[in-house]
Amino acid sequence: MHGDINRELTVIIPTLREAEAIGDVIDELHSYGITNILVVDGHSDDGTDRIAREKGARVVYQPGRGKADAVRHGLSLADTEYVLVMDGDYTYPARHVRELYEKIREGYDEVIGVRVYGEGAQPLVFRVGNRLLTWFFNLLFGTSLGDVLSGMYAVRKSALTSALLEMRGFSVEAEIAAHIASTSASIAELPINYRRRKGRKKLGVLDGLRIGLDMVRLAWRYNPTFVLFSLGSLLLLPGLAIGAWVAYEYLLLGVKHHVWGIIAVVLASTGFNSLLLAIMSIYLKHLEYRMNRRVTELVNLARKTANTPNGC
Ligand SMILES: Nc1nc2c(ncn2[C@@H]2O[C@H](COP(=O)(O)OP(=O)(O)OP(=O)(O)O)[C@@H](O)[C@H]2O)c(=O)[nH]1
Ligand SMILES: [Mg+2]
Repeated sequence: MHGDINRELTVIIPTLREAEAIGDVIDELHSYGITNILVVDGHSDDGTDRIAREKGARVVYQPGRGKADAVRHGLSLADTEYVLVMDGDYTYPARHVRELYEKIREGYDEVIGVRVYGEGAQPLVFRVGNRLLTWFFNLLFGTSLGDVLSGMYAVRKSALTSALLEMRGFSVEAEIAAHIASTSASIAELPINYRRRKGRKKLGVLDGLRIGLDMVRLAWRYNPTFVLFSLGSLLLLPGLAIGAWVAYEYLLLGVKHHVWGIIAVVLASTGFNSLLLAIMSIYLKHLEYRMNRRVTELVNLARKTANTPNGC
């Protein structure tokens, strides 16, 4: 069964100085019959807003700064059941919009487009950075996602009602995925092609570090035991170092350091216990994610069966 994509889905495009690309992005969307387009502009000074308006998109201006602020503003204005966020730089082919829409209508809360890079589409350092950050996210949230920072994803709006959405800059994707991974775990992925951007890049290497730090902050919100015990496990290092020194002094020089010996044992055993608990909390997160995901799949299956005539 096909729904009316323009009645059910708003395409949100955050833009900052994308005059070279935004016209082509909107034209391409139109060529696939997608017309419910909301451009959230960051007060670009290169005519991005004018071009988008001339091409027939609805254009609004973000109240604050940064991509996250623009996405949040777009989410607050969209009055459809689903939204799809994509960059305004021509990197994401419009043909994937409908694929993501069809997938999310199967009952998921989020569908992420996993980037398959075209030749020269993304410098190696950014590809490696993306990989590392996705790996870090998976570790913190017990997920096994392929591309958590993809700029093209569809979301069921109601899945975000209890989300805080307070991240800045380029961390909004991680925040949305963190919220859904920790609540319903109803995330699906689809491979999408990624092209070389038109116009200039906004994201720098420093932003990668910022996203990493923001992930730790998100983990503190959604998986605090892991962060706490990971910090605790750092005590293991000074504990082992002092212990080695005490042992060296005693065994080779015959000098006894009783107080330092006790300090070493306390630090090392506290650190070791924290490390075990940190590993345990990751394992529990994995379990929680897998169970939530399985439950969602079963609920969707039950819904589908109920909607099928004769129940089969
Ligand atoms: N409204 C708004 N949009 C922004 C801001 N910063 C970036 N964007 C838009 O967010 C999208 C993602 O930014 P990009 O520079 O493409 O970052 P990226 O996708 O990680 O990097 P590329 O691989 O070069 O495309 C683009 O459409 C930008 O125009 C901002 O401060 N405000
Ligand atoms: Mg981009």
